[in-house]
Amino acid sequence: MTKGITFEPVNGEGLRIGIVKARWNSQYTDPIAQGVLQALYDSGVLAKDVVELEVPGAYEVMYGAKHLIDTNQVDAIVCIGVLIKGESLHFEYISEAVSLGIKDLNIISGVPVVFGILTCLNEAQAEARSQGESNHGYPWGQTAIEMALLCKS
Ligand code: DLZ
Repeated sequence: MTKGITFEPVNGEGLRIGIVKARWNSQYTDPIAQGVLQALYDSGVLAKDVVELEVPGAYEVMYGAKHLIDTNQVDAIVCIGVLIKGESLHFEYISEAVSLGIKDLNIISGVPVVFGILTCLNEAQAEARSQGESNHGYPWGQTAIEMALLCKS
């Protein structure tokens, strides 16, 4: 169950949804992607209308999303990545770049791009947000459908 937000039931049939997933920390990004898929299917999105793309790390999800937009393959996208803070400043640079990059895609492209990026201080935080009832993928999938419908309205 997601804290603080509810979603109205919607019909996602006919919507084309992209999932761009980073392979870094795949023990977390894989179940999150499953959560996104479950939400899409529960709302009627057809398997043939889901485009899944893998990229190496969170830094690359922006390029993957832009590719799907430029090739007109989707009506909305969920970018999935898990950044875990280490000892260097890498985490800060990548987190900020991905956050701003996804914001730019939303504003410039007109295609909704969901910020499915976990920025965690440790593995426990990533674990807690990617598994079972608290898997953030499900509400991110619902968000993509809602925004795709808004875009088409
Ligand atoms: C290099 C790097 C590091 C240190 N940590 C992560 C991480 O926690 N999560 C993630 O998705 N990617 C990480 N990366 C890889 C970068 O996202 C990117 O793939 C490389 O810097 C190459 O552009």
